[in-house]
Amino acid sequence: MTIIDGKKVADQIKMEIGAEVEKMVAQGLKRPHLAAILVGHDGGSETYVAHKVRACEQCGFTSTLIRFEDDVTEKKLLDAIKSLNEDSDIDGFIVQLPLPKHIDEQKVIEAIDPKKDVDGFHPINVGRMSIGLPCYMSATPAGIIELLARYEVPTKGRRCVVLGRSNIVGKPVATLMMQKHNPGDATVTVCHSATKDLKEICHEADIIIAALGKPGFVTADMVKDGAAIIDVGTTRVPDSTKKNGFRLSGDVDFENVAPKCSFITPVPGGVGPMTICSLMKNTLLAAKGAVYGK
Ligand code: L34
Repeated sequence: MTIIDGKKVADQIKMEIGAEVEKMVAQGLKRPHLAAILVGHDGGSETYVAHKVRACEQCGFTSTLIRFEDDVTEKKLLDAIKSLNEDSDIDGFIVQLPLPKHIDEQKVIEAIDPKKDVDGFHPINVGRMSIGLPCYMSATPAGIIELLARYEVPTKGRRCVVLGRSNIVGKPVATLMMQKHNPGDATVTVCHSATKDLKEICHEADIIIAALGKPGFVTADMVKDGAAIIDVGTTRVPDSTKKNGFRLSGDVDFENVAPKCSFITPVPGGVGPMTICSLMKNTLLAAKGAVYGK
């Protein structure tokens, strides 16, 4: 059994990006510039955005963090997006999700210029990705594919079960896993809250990608011997023994599932760091005009 070290891979890739940025700067080009909009004070979002700012430093990027309180109006947020769309110094930007309920998330996503949508959430990027055109790939699915590639997890002709059908993970990762590409070329089944016989379906899988946000959902009896398991869940579970009062829990019962697997990603230290690393990759592509031109 191999534990996939997402943190190590992410650190390696950030070093590679950093070296490329220093070359760009030596040639007189400007540093890539990523902006992030953070609304409110959700604990998870605060942590993830802080990690993104830190990753920018590691990659030699300039970063700008724009904060709004929970009660910001949709109009004000859309105005900020418009300014970033028009600001020629900004190569790419993200609006950290989730947003407060009074704001229409889809409207916000569609207000972002697809050329600066380094999250890859705009329908233009999602559509281009789904038919294999150059685009910004959404960060978590791209990070998962990178891990499968670096660890040479066999995917061609294999059965892959994706648990969850969200727009930011389940749907795009299912799309990538079925593409005629390596990693990919898998036979993909997507399971969700209305799926019948979910345990039996999982038991057939050579690869399980769990992205439903239910701690410990994937148990050992659902996993075939030798399967590869990718755990996307990062739920904060109250834990009084921890200094900060919680621990991070994946969607997989790691302790009991790991001994049966060929490969497994841990939480933390698996997919999470790769999500951030993919965002850095997209920002570098944006700065180079590699997807949509300058
Ligand atoms: N706009 N919203 C936008 N873009 C994104 O790409 C995200 N996502 C998801 C939530 N909302 C978003 C993230 O950034 C999830 N996500 C994310 C990013 C990083 C990590 C987890 C989720 C991460 O770094 N996880 C660490 C542990 C972090 C901790 O200590 O809490 C890990 O090792 O898994």
